[in-house]
Amino acid sequence: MYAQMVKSTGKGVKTRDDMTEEERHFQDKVDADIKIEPRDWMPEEYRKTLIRQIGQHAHSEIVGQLPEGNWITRAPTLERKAILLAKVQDEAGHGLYLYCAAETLGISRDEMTEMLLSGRMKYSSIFNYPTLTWADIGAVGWLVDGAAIMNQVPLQRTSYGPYSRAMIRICKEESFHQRQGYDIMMKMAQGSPAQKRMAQDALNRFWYPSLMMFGPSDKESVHSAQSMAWKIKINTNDELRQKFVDQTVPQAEYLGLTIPDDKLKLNEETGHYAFSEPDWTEFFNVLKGNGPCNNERLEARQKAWEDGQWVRDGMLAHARKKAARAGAAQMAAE
Ligand code: BYC
Repeated sequence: MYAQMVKSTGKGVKTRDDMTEEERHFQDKVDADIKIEPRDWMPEEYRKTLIRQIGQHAHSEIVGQLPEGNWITRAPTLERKAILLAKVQDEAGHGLYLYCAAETLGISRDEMTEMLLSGRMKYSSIFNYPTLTWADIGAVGWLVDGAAIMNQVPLQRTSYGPYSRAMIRICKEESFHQRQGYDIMMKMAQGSPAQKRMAQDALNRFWYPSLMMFGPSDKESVHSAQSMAWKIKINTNDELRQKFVDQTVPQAEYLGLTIPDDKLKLNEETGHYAFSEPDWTEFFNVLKGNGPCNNERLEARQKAWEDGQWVRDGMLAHARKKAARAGAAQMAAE
């Protein structure tokens, strides 16, 4: 199993001989598909990796509301408005399930938010791209939620219990999101020539950023080997990217739209498409904070955090008062 992982990701993981007794016992549980629960012993690196990945995932759900929320008041019909509103609310819910899952690892939501705002935690690169037209909302649902599902379905089997259970709920909602996006694309692609051009333009702009969502190529991936040995990740980044391309190309053909890639070609023998890699320089630049919307997204999160300060203060004051009253009542009773 380890040899296979080293081969597929190009990076090694601790061998059994290098493990402590506790680590071996932990690895045996993971290999036997026994879920790890919050009170179970776990290697410190496993805990940290989960906090990084679940926290990043939670932040992505919350930041991901911004490009779509931007279109709620401009959705073309009342029905589209109601659907988009429900979808954006779902994303808030996903963020909350995921923050709760991360909190079981001993970090608070406040700490994770502060880490995001100070640049010590990330969110998905995709949300640093703008949604310029209504067709972009279709493309986000179809491609971005489509890529998210491809990544998240295997995560339902991830080794950490609370994360795996959160993913089961999230995946149910994501497939509705993807369909609503595809439905928007279908209407646009079958609409007037101008609407079809808009749909094609949205596909052109969102195609490569969607491929980037799966993370760097397996050769560049820092965490894959260890995360797969611990079954935090079930597939490599490139495996999921390939599955996404294979699934999405026929969907684009059905819409009568063209994937912006001259090298796209079906290999009849393997059933897989050959495709062009995204521009990885652009990807790493976006990660460094230099994407088109990085500043705008973080400013929006910063403002929301500051605007919510009075609520957090009020809740804390109430909790303290309640605790003081309970303490006084107990002393009086003694
Ligand atoms: N964006 O070693 P690697 C949604 C970072 S929300 C930013 O392969 P890993 C939705 C990575 O963190 C969907 N950073 O990492 C919401 C690492 O840097 P650090 C969000 C990325 O973790 C609203 C470095 O690159 N989904 O669907 O093994 C509306 C090396 O990468 C990205 C999740 O978060 C990226 N795309 O694999 C609509 C899924 N990719 O941390 C939709 C859960 C890589 O060492 N996460 N990096 O500084 C995962 O499955 C994994 O974390 C990833 C990356 C596959 C993303």
